[in-house]
Amino acid sequence: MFLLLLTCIFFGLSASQEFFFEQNNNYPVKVGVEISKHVESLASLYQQIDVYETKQCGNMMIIDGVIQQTQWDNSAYNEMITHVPLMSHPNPRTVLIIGGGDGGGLTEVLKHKQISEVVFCDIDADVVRLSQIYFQEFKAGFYDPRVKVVIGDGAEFIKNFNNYFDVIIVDASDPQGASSVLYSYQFYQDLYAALTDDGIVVAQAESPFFHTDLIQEWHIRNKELFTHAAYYYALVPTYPSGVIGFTYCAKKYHYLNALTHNRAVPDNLQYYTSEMHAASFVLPKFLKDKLS
Ligand code: SPD
Repeated sequence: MFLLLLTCIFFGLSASQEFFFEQNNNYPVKVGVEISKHVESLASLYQQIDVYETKQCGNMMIIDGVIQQTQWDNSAYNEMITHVPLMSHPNPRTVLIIGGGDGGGLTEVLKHKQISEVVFCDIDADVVRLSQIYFQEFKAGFYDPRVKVVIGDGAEFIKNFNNYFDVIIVDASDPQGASSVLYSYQFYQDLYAALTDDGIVVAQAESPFFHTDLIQEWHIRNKELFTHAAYYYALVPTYPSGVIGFTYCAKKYHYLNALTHNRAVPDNLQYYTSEMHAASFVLPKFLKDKLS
């Protein structure tokens, strides 16, 4: 009788558990996030957008089957894609964010009080709209007087600027579909032109474990175009392999510049510290060899 009861409890619990796994990839290991409710499913003009309530990670946004962020662990990504370039620059005033329609990166950028203008350009109005419902902690950023919101194609929009932005953040989804142009050589030439003479651009650059060849390709391109080109990473448990990287490209300032000036790190951060800034560029041997 006791055994029967245990079996019923075990199968009852198993049957009620449902996990989300990213689709359409060949990763040798997959991360499952336990979900409780599918709250949005929408085919926008550009991509399939889904939002889930999860059991332990808060709300989670999915684009074309790929996890974009959860409320639980987004701080690592959003802080590292923004504070690393912003702290490496001695006096950033003008910032452009391409992608990042959820507003997480935007919220972090606005923590730097000396920034006077943030232009935010995402192609998909539905991502921006749904994020303001399901990630309300990032909503205020869209209404900050320093922010100009543009719904449009970042690869076209960037062509309007020359020698203008101190920092550009490319918070793109993975290099398929709507985002693939944001990884092209032409786009990087346009980014270079849009930056000031001492500008810095940082971009989402995939998993060191699963995308080593791509990262090498991007690194070769970046070294050709910029004075400083490097790769760094952050730990994000819900992303494939639990880690995601970023490319750092700068016309003038090495990333360790962040440690030599006296600007204060913004308050209330969860992940970024000066120590983490420096440590995040220390690469595992297999990647260091690949990029050297
Ligand atoms: N493979 C995951 C790529 C996620 C890129 N964008 C995340 C947006 C968080 N602000």
